[in-house]
Amino acid sequence: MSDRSFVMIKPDGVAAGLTGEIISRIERRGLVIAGLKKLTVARDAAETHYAEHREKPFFGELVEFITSGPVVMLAVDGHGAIGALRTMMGATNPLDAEPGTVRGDFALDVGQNIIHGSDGEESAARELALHFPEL
Ligand code: D4T
Repeated sequence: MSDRSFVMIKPDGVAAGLTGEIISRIERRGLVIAGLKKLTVARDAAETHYAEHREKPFFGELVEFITSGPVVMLAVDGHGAIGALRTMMGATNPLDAEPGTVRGDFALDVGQNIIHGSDGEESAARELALHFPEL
């Protein structure tokens, strides 16, 4: 199975200078960068991206955080890309993430967990249409 996922290096990951490290891990795994851009996410796009969390108590902070500085967005292709990337990212709460994963190596706080990756085919399609309509 070959598929495409959406990955976002969040403002904390970009600010920490982890862009190259993360892209390098993705490429060394054998996945292919099909799209790449650096931008500050607009509030509208952030709210649409996190629409499933609209009713959660952390929604406001989540949108504030994700719009707080530049992010790097990637479209990533490869065999089983969606699942492979989720495994490489580690658990959502970095305290539960295994060493060797991005969150397990570089994060401590669930509110600032360095990276986002689509969690399934449906979210990948939705997120790619939202952030990479040109692809
Ligand atoms: P994202 O979407 O950022 O890749 O994270 P996950 O897919 O791993 O996790 P998620 O959708 O459950 O959470 C989205 C986002 O919200 C932040 N968050 C989450 C938070 O600030 N407090 C919380 O209690 C939870 C559960 C972290 C990721």
